[in-house]
Amino acid sequence: MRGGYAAAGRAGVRVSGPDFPEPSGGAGQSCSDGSVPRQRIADALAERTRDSLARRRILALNLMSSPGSGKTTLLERTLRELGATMSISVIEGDQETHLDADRLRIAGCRVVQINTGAGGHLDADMVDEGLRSLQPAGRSLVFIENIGNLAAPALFDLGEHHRVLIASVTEGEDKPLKYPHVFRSTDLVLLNKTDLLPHLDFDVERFIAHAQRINPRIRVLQLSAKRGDGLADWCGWLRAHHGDAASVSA
Ligand SMILES: Nc1nc2c(ncn2[C@@H]2O[C@H](COP(=O)(O)OP(=O)(O)OP(=O)(O)O)[C@@H](O)[C@H]2O)c(=O)[nH]1
Ligand SMILES: [Mg+2]
Repeated sequence: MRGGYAAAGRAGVRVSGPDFPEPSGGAGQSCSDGSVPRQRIADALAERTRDSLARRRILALNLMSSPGSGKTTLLERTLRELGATMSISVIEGDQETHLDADRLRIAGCRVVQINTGAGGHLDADMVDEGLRSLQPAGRSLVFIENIGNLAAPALFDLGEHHRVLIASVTEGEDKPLKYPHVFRSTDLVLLNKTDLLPHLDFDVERFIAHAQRINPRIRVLQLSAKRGDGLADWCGWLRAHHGDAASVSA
């Protein structure tokens, strides 16, 4: 169900993490193939990644949102809640900088940084490269923090098992209607920054109605990654899905 769209060029993409030195700039790969064969190759790679992770009982989640909705804050908080009982690692996507990867390392997490340069999304190739560097443990949880962007990331299958969309109450209730592709492709929406609701005229019920109009199967959990409200529901969702992944027969 995921992907099926032409991949963008990878000029300027850099990967750095446990097995990679700091980027010296522009170690990108370039593809000169036409977009249709490249798309098929990317979809096949994403499928292989998903299967290979599932065989090792690893659950992979693709976190998507607008810039600044709270992906990294949520990861820091999740590490605090679950890090003692679950092995968690992160593939961190950003156009530039190691800022988020540094935050997550401080939180005690194994993390590999992928810088996409001008690219506005991760793709299956980058995630495959990231996983080879990260070497996540069997039965672990791998988060993929995608580039902050509600458009392009929806179109690329990374080999994840579920997509989780973080929307924040500062973005307005109309986002499901304006960016339907990402809401349609998502299993779960986390409505973040609810601690700010008293200062805004954001209508939560209206947002949920819009999201369900676009995707009737969508589930919306409200939380504040900063304050911790709603964290129990999110961690419950993670435990349940991680448990399912861990108990799948080979
Ligand atoms: N009030 C409030 N602020 C939050 C919450 N979650 C995150 N923030 C703030 O929102 C800003 C962006 O948070 P990040 O976690 O860096 O967001 P992000 O989605 O990872 O951002 P990019 O990686 O740049 O796309 C920071 O100033 C956070 O402190 C929340 O629940 N409530
Ligand atoms: Mg971030």
